[in-house]
Amino acid sequence: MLSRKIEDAVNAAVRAKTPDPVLFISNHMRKAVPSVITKVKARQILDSRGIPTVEVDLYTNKGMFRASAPSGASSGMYEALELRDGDKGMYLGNSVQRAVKNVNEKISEALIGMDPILQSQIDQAMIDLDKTEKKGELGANAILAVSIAACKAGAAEKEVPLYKHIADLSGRTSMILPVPAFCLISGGKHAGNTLAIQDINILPVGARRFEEALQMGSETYHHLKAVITEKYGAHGCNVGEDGGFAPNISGFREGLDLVKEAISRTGYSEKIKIGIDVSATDFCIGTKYDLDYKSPNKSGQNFKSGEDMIELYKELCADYPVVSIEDPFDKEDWERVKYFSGLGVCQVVGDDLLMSNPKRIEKAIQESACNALLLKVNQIGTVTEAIEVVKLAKDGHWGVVVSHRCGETEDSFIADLSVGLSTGQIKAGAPCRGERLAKYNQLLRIEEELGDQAAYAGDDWRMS
Ligand code: 2PG
Ligand code: MG
Repeated sequence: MLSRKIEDAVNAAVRAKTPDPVLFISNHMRKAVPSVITKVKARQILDSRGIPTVEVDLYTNKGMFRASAPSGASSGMYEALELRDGDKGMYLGNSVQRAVKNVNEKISEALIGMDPILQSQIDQAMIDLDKTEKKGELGANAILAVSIAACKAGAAEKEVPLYKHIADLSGRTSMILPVPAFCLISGGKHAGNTLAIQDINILPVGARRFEEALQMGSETYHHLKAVITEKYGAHGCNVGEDGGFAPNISGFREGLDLVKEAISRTGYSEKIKIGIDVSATDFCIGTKYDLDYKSPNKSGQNFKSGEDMIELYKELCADYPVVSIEDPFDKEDWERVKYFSGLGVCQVVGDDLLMSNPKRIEKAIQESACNALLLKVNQIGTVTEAIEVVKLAKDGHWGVVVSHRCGETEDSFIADLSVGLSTGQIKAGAPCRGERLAKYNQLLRIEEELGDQAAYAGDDWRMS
């Protein structure tokens, strides 16, 4: 068998009249021999907040494939567990050396020899090895980084782009460029201003291509910088963790007015819609909401009830081009979110409500609690399970937003994931800062590569 392959390679080299037959034969042989995972090596790196995370280099006969795990501010009891060392003397307890060790020893030993194309078997091997429900033994940060690296290796083995491999894994043939939700204003836990809500995003649904959407996002961002400077001075342009501006405002309307003004200065008015991530769990006290929770002098004095919040959202959707609201209520306030979704005034996205957890998603679909999934891959922990929850959401006729975390890395995997799964929406932060642009710039490359085949979700951003 091997001698036959060598003979084929030599014959091919002769036919090609190559000036470097040795290199030609070695490349030919590398392609002819099916790859297996030969080595998995992890290290500790820092994410965009300067907090440790796991990076993995996974080797096959085709080369080395690198991936890393993101990390966020919100974490809950239903999501996969990030393994951190907890030694206060090391990165204030945040180092991930145990997760790194788990990759270098246990995971590496289990995966060496496996075919990188077989994503679900690779992911299952890690799940079996971990044995806990939340991946707390090996660490979801360890498992996810390996899972993504294996996915990249699988694409290389098939000699197809990553998004195409992901589409194959999910049984899809269509590949759609998503509408980006660019973070323009940051608040909540992501910024030091007094704004309670976490971010105000813009969605260029009226663009014809992703490239045009990125241009619209960037131009609006820079107009907003001018609008904020005029009103609050240059210090109002400091940015939050996702790259959105963080002027010292406290009201929904103040932020929305700034964004509306910036959009009108671009001239794209009808083409750009607005999304809000309220992240209401962060300022829910009992059953009431404290929109002033970040203002020491006002906090605790003016609570809003769930009903007040519903009224507020209805008004905002009427007064501004708001088309999507994420986590409008506390993550356990199923009744209110269900009632609000039923009004049909906008897309209602479940982030903290669902935590990308299949059981929570199933429950939310059955109860029509919301109508879109925010998918954070590190909350679920493997590529295979991410594909499964997207299928679940789509079968339930929901929208799907592939999402970054506030702690990001240069890894652009979620860009390919959003195209491969045709989610229609991606939220990857401001059109600024390297770790955010890694995703948007990758979408530019994918659009270029798809050429005539490239389709931008545009008005079909909800895709269901
Ligand atoms: C969110 C994300 C991204 P975090 O709430 O949608 O903005 O935040 O990564 O802090 O959970
Ligand atoms: Mg959120």
